[in-house]
Amino acid sequence: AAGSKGKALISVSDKTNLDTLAKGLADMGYEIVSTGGSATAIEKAGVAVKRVEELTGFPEMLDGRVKTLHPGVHGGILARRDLPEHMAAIAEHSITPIDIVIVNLYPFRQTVTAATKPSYEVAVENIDIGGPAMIRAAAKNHEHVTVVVDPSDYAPLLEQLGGAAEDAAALAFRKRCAWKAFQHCATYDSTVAEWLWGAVGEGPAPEMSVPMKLAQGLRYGENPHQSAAYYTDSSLAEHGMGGVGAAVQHHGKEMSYNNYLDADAAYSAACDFAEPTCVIVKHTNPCGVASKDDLLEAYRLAVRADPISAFGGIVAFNRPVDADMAREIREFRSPTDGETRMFYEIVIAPSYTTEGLEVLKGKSKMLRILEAPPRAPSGRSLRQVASGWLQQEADSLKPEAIDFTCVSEKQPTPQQLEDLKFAWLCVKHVKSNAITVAKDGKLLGMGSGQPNRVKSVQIALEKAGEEVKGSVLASDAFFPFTWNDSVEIACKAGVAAIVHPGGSVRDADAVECCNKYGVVLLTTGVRHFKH
Ligand code: 93A
Repeated sequence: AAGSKGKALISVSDKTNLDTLAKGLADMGYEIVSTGGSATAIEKAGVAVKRVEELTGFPEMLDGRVKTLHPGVHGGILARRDLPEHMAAIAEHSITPIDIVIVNLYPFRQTVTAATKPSYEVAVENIDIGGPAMIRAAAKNHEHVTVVVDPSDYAPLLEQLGGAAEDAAALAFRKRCAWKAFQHCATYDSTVAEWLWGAVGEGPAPEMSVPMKLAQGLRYGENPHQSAAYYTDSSLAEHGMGGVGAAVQHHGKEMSYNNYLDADAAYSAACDFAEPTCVIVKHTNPCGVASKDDLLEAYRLAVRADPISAFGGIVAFNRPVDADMAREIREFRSPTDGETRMFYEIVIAPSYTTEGLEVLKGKSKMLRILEAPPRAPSGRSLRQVASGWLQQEADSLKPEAIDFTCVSEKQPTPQQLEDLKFAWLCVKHVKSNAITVAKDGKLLGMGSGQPNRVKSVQIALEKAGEEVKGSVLASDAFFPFTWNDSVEIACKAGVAAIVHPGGSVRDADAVECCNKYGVVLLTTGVRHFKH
């Protein structure tokens, strides 16, 4: 019968799944009490509901600023059921206990980040006061009260209430809900504080809120002895970051910690290119990159660039994957022995044709197939340093915005200029010291992460092998030395054109050397460190 189980208070801005929730609670025998808009929606769903005014004996006032801020509500939530004095005190004032509190707050973040910027007054009115008060009260009294702040928890709630769970399991559930509730309020208040700072303060906000949400517990971190988890950050999603964080996994084993890192590196690189492009990544570094008019051709070139490294790598595309491509990925045999089928950890692309997806699923049960909105390098990036965080704007420089200036006597051919820009875009995604060697829209070799730039040059040239003749080379930062060093070594090896940021005190040496060997030299004035 109605109310036989107790009382549930519902006050929600986000009305998602409200009808199912209200029906579920009413069917179980809970009496439902609710605020204005929520009560109307529940009535519409055909479920009996009491208005909160009946509990408080007070009408909503001050344009809704005071709706639930009343002992009739808070006494009912906060009373300790195990203390007879508490129960007597509320009874004396005809207050009845509230057992379940379902609240989600005025959508403050959505309001202040909306495309049509709200007025200051509208933003202020969207600061929820009564909601957090109820959430915090219920979370504090989790020993007796269940609090839910997220519509995705309605189903688990109904399941929990409906099941014959042991007391210990029920208490554990309420504790978890309480933890989530306080986290929700903390994030909410940080958002308000950050917005207010933006309106009154100068410079960056002293406190930064990261609205993180646990998305997935991971089996382990970089190594099996490290526990790990994946969190999503709604503020990044609002920046349209897309990418792995917003991906749908169609197939394959669960994503691991390293998978997230590598897939993000691969997809960020692929999405940076305008032409149809395939990027193959190993340990966050691209080992195969090719841009061609035809994506299939790009894939073939990217794998052949370094099949040994590509084995077990992550393959990213910036165009849809169709059945022909999927077959190529499925059947491709390692050019090293012509036998072994290539094994990949992940394929990631903006979309798949229906047939393409089916074919790819047939490659292996393990292959993770991800479909992700394009990854835009925007917003901020965070990295942990001991007990603090480093924050920076993402490196979103595109070649279109860069001034490639020729500083050598020899001028680049149109093809060389294109290759230099391609090599430059590749070098942006390689760990410093980064060197890339490329030709005809294909990465031939790269040197990454060496503390000595000459070593990176040597590794990249060695990787390019015979193909180095007539190729181009890019360096993520300027060459500190030239003679018997990076520049001369590249010139002697047969590189036809070089691009670097410039800005070294020995820049003139690099120009002189390139002129001596008849090599083209370009400067960009910007660098692409990636540490
Ligand atoms: O303006 S408030 O801060 N004052 C209150 O007393 C109050 N009580 C609930 N906002 C208040 N709420 C919020 O109203 C809830 O957090 C919820 O977001 C919203 C639900 O209103 P309605 O049921 O009228 O749609």
